[in-house]
Amino acid sequence: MKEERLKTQKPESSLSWQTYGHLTDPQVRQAVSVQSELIWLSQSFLRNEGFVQLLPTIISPITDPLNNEVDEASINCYDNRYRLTQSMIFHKQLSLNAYEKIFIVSPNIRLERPFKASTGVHLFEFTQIDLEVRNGSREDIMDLIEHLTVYIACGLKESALNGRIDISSEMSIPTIPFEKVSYRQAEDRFGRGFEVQLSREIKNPVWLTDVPVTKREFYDRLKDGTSVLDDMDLILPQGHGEVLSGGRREHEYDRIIRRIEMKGVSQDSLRWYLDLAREGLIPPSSGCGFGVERLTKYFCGIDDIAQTRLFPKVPGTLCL
Ligand code: ASN
Repeated sequence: MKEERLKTQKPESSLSWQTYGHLTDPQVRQAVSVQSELIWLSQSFLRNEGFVQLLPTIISPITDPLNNEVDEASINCYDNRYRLTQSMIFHKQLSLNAYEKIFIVSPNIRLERPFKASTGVHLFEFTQIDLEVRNGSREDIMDLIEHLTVYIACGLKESALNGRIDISSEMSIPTIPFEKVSYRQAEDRFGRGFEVQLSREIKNPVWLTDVPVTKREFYDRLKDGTSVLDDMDLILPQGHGEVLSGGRREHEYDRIIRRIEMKGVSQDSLRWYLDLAREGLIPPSSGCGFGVERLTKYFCGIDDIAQTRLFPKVPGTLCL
């Protein structure tokens, strides 16, 4: 009945019909159902691995400064300026004083430039599953994520068999361990801006490691005696691109200050965090965050990330 109304009313003629058309689009509904399973599977895997799930921090005086340019999003609370969370990196690190392993299904706001509307992978409100492990190494995190990815893929297949979701029978279970390619090797093979080509060429997810220090935020740890980081991105096949970033973290005050100065980040904007670091209250750790919408896009074989949310926030546009 409703679908019939849609056909006769020309959805593009009004915003309400466009919204209704999106909410009832079979591809969107399928993706959001897969996403619901995917979040549930991630939570159950991480809890079984001994992780404690924390609730998200939405506003705070400090947030991830990020390496790419985004406009600042902040609100005034009781005459103090609170930033909208761009990532929970600093809260993750501090939470390790309470627990050894933590994760959050974390909504992030990043006011990306309007041209990113057409990349198919950017939303200005998105969700990442963000996790951190006290005394963990980068390799521990990579191993954990490989097993998590396989667990999710198998779980989705099973949910499809039980009729809970609809996924393509072509969806394959990734094979582990994933290949590791350093940033330098990737650049030698495909040239600058290699990510798109690398992602199109591979058949299985690939770790991109050892990113140059200038290309990432200050909090990923510099490998001593080099100009590369002890970090990683996860690149998905079939052109889906980067879905995860993370690494080992800087936790010592002097090193953090050096890195902040190198980046030209204002110390004032991180005052609270820096005071805790000076007191030695940031535990050593490694961690990462993966984009829930991007992972959904991959498992569903969807080109446009806006199809993975009922209310997508497309950069540069007014959205519900
Ligand atoms: N969540 C990422 C990490 O843990 C950081 C980010 O999203 N920028 O490294």
